[in-house]
Amino acid sequence: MADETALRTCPLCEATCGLEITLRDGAVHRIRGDMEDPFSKGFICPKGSTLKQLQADPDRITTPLIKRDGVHVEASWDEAFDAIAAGLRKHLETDRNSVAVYLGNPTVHNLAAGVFARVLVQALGSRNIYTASTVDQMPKHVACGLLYGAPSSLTVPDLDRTHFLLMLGANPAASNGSLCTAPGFPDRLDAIRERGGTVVLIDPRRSETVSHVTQHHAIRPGSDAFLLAAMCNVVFDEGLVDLGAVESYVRGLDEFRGLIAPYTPVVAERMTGLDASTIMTLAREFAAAPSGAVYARMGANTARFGTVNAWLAEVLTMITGNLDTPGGLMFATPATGTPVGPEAGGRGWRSGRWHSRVSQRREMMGELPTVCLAEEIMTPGEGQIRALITLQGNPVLSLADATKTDEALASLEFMVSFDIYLNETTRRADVILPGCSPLERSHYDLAFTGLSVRNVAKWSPPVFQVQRPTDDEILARLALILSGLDHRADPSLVYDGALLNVLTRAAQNPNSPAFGTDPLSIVSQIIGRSPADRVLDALLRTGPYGAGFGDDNDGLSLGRLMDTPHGLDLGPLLPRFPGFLQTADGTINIADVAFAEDLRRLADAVVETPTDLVLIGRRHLKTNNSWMHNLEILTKGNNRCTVHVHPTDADRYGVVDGGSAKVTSVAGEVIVEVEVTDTIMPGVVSIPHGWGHTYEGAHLSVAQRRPGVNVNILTSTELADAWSGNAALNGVPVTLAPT
Ligand SMILES: Nc1nc2c(c(=O)[nH]1)N[C@H]1C(S)=C(S)[C@@H](COP(=O)(O)OP(=O)(O)OC[C@H]3O[C@@H](n4cnc5c(=O)[nH]c(N)nc54)[C@H](O)[C@@H]3O)O[C@H]1N2
Ligand SMILES: Nc1nc2c(c(=O)[nH]1)N[C@H]1C(S)=C(S)[C@@H](COP(=O)(O)OP(=O)(O)OC[C@H]3O[C@@H](n4cnc5c(=O)[nH]c(N)nc54)[C@H](O)[C@@H]3O)O[C@H]1N2
Ligand code: SF4
Ligand SMILES: [Mo]
Repeated sequence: MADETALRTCPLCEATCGLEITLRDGAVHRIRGDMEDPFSKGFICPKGSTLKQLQADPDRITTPLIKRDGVHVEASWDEAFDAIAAGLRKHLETDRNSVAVYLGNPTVHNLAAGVFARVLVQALGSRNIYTASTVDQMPKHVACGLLYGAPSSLTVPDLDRTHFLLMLGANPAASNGSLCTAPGFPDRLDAIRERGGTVVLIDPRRSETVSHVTQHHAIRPGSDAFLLAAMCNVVFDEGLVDLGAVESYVRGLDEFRGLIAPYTPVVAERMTGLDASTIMTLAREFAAAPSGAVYARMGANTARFGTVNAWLAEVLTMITGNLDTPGGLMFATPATGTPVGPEAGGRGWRSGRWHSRVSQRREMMGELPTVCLAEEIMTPGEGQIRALITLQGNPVLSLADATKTDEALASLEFMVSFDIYLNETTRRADVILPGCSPLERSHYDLAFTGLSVRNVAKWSPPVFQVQRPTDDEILARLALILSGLDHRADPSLVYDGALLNVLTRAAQNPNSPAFGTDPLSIVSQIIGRSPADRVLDALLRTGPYGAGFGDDNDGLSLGRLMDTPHGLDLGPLLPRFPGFLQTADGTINIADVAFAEDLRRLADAVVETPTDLVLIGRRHLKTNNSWMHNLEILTKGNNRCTVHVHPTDADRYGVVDGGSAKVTSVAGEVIVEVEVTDTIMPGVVSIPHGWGHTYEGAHLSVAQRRPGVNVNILTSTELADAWSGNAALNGVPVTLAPT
């Protein structure tokens, strides 16, 4: 049989690289970068080609598993769904809040989940919804929600046009970028410097990204807010404020100036470890640059002052004239987004519609912070979580305080997981529903097209068709059960509901090309082989570039994307204000009371005694959070799950390179191999996350041979960003001892 070629987008990280997959004899033969993908232009990292090994991994589950007498055994789909219906029934009938859902990171890389997970969550109607967002980027949602009115529309650094990129807590040379979709991110950093621009990296580690930047400054973990506030102060004090394109919308400048006034460069020097003079120069140069963007990511979000960091990153960009303008922080115009009109003004963002039962943490975007999950399971009383549904998530390795999380999962009355592995988390599940592999489903990036540095659209068909329920069907049947219906009912109930929902909203939106249409009469024009693809077609047709219905035109639809298999470039980012400004009064209040309150905690931090040693994380190019260590090709070689220790700390604590050390925090302790390196600043140690494949009952034959340690045994649910409840995974106080 002749070789065949399939094109698709890599769904593993946020970079969305185009892949060219060669198929031979019905199996993947080779995977390379797609040179004709208009966005990634052939770029691919070492993980992209491992979709071949993932597809062939004998440990990947393809048959439902049910736990019988403590052991997972294969079952039929009907048996599995029957067991789920039986396991959830009592809880659904008595208290819907007693059933929780945890949505993991790969749900945002899965079109079916993007379309149907929300339906499932709505069908459940529980307050106990948790996602990986609160071990990741919730502070950024909060900042954008409060400033611009829509927490899911995030600003993106305009990487390809900026003259000055200030990066805090990001390591794109390993991560390939986050909340900034830019395939070949390091090359794009090099291009900034090649066109005479500046890239500054603020990171306690001299990370892999350092070779792509103009300057690197080490910073004490958790102190970014002091640096950013001090830079804002310099901009005010030296008369450099220029609001540029957003001048007529911004309010609260004087209050803001008053709020940050105490955090001068001198205070920042003491807190961050950067010289006051360096901070002042940075501020001046950033303000003077023709354009500039502050990009504060993971290290600055998963910190005790995550929300303040995220807010100050926006404001520093704004007061230097760089918001919503080329080269600054901009908003994408995703093809599946809701079209907006020319006028500012929306409903604003409401959060805190409910609070967690035990710690009274606020709801944001329909979810509660994951630092509450274990205590909500373990604390008796009305509303206690007794059953959990995990969708593509591995909380035992990913959430703060792993020991507590695992104990909590063990104490549940019922748990069901939608996953592709029997791993550290799913071993606790009573039923595991095997999802499709990335090559077994169609793909479109609903999330990342909204975070891209160019507007793009690309759809890929499945490379392999499964002979078992697809992700669409699995999620729909779960939604049927949660709606109180028989799982054998026609899943079209769920599919049609989601489709009509999109069409109805569009018909009511005067800015949509489908405004005024009758949803029931146009539904016949929707195409797509799978239910999720049909919803995608509806979103594309009714979106900002949409073809609408009826006359032939150049607008977007699924059919148009089928004709452009390498993907479609829709151009550079465009200014979106005022239409995109969705605060209730159409202004941007940079001194919102939420931020003002949080700044008081920053004041307290100034008088705290600095901790002797703190822990941060790190990523490696050949990892993907917790779940790709079962692929030999990515894990072979030296042990990567080591603790990085600066030589002076190694001497101080008596640990040696290649030896092992006990690392202890308030939450727990781990024993881990030591790597002495001056790439990390003194007073800081680093251990990567996603390791610790030691839990009995999991079946990961490759990963278990090189298990590493679970760093989240050390992180604590007590350490969190106050406003967003996001876990502070970085800056954890620890001690070190030789073993
Ligand atoms: N200490 C520390 N902890 C961290 C971080 C850190 O930097 N430091 N990073 C945090 C961040 S940013 C994130 S996003 C979270 C991630 O947290 P999670 O989303 O909870 O964890 P993942 O490791 O992404 O696990 C994904 C799960 O989905 C399954 N899966 C993968 N692909 C598929 C698929 O195609 N279909 C199905 N059905 N299942 C699939 C995997 O087997 C695995 O069980 O971890 C967080 N935890
Ligand atoms: N190879 C690979 N790629 C991935 C992932 C993966 O696991 N592996 N995960 C994906 C996911 S889910 C995400 S969210 C993204 C994350 O991608 P990024 O946002 O780039 O995050 P990291 O790569 O963890 O880099 C965070 C950096 O912050 C630094 N840091 C720690 N604490 C602080 C601090 O207090 N202040 C400052 N300024 N810096 C600090 C760390 O030293 C580290 O270099 O990566 C994605 N891409
Ligand atoms: S950078 Fe991300 S999207 Fe690109 S090939 Fe690697 S894992 Fe896939
Ligand atoms: Mo993440």
